[in-house]
Amino acid sequence: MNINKVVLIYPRREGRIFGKAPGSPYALMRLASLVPDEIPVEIWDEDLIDLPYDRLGPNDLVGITSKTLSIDRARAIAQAVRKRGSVVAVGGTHATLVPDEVTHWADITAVGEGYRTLPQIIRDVSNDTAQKLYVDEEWNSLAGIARLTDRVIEMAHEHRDYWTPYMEITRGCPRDCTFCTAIRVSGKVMRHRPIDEVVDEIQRRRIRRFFLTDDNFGLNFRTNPDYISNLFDALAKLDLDGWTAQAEMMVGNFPELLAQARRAHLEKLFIGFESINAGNRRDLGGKSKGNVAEYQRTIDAIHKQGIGVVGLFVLGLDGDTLDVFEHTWDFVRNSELDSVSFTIMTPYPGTELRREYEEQNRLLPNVPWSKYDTAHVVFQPAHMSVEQLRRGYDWICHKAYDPTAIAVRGLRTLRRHPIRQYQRRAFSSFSTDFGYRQTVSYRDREPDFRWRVPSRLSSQFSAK
Ligand code: B12
Ligand code: SF4
Repeated sequence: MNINKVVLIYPRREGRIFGKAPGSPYALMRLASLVPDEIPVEIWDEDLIDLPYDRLGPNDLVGITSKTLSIDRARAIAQAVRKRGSVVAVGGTHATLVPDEVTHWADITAVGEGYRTLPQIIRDVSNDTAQKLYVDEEWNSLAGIARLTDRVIEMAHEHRDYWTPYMEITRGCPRDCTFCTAIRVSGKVMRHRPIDEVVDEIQRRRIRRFFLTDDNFGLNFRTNPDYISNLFDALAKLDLDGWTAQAEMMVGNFPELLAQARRAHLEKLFIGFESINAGNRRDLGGKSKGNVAEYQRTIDAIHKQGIGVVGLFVLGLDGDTLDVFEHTWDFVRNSELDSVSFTIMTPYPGTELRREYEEQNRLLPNVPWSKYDTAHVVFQPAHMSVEQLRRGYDWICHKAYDPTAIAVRGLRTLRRHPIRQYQRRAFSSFSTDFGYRQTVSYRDREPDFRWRVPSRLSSQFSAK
């Protein structure tokens, strides 16, 4: 068939917050840039609009991106799209993790990266030779791949419609944490985009701040210091307000690169401390050991270079007992972290962790994929009940995301900057915690969720 247009859809989750969607549909922007110029392309972000299905017809190709928690919504969208006669292709995390599930209801399922499969899908649909399944797990070089086109940059309206622009500089992670789904999509080979392409993209998008989608950007401090150093030199020359990246603790051992990163406008590092409990060492792939003195040294080393630290913690690991909530909170309170995120351990499909839980018969029955949002308990914890893990998580989130707690951390962060920068830094000093508060507050819609957990409940989680 002659493709009339390609439409790429991001299924709804957050909606608008103060008029804008939280983050730009970056994966779809990169994919849209692969559509040949002669075929019109559109991005429909359901966080911004009600999907205009009546604009679809039999000659349209519709691509939907999927995470596990949004797969049911993706399926509903696919059904509505197919009623209009359009061809539906589904890719992204969930399609990669459980393709067999998706092939039942999508015309085309794309596993792994879409950088090479989407152009192939477009060619095959045009020639009426489309396959049911496309796989790209070769983890090819990122050089010259899916450079954002000007038509996509104009169409996305990032400045008008989104709070946070996203950006990819590296992709993949050689570690193999048993719970990680990211490496199934991005691969275990660390790959780097050419620095001139990164700079060109930032300039053409006219973005002054961005959040790196890279899963373990910090690992490059040890494995690819020359690339990182050259990247920082290039970014230092740009007029940026600030950017953020994910890293593991060992970045604290590289003060010179951190200082260079600060000059390159790096504002915050999201560090996966994961657990304050040394008993969880096995589950954490060797990158975190529950050694809180080392955590504190890392935070201090990063702060010393003027960079903020967002601490990421997972609750409900097999070594966790009831005192983990209070111990974690004690650490967070005293640590001078700038922001903090707590997630409940979630056995995503396709992971080693899920296979273990399945073997041990610990997955809770009949839990819909929409609850796989890291704020729900979907398995039987080893040393506490499901209810205790749920309440412990609510308790610590209540403590951490109470407006006063957010204000204390935000003001502390702000004070790390010179007074003349306060206005510029005000948004980013508070926004991360507010974002996490928002994530937890989805639970608010559920009848059994109490955001304001009575403080006397805290005794249940006390170590004393
Ligand atoms: C950036 C990011 C976010 C951003 C999303 C911003 C946005 N608007 O897109 C924010 C911070 C909002 C976010 C939130 C959440 N996220 Co998130 N996020 C990521 C992250 C770090 C990068 C994704 C990304 O943009 N990569 C860059 C783009 C270019 O690559 P890509 O997305 O992999 O897409 C490629 C392929 O998948 C494929 N592809 C994708 N879609 C399609 C569609 C078609 C048709 C085709 C052919 C191909 C294709 O082609 C692309 C190019 O190769 C990933 C980790 C990871 N590496 O995947 C986690 C990840 C996707 N997130 C995850 C989770 C759990 C969440 C949250 C639930 C966390 C939370 N507790 O709130 C929420 C859910 C929000 C939601 N709306 O669904 C999990 C998903 C697990 C799962 N099984 O679904 C991941 C994998 C991280 C992890 N913990 O393992 N996230
Ligand atoms: S370090 Fe992070 S990205 Fe790498 S395998 Fe572990 S969880 Fe996944």
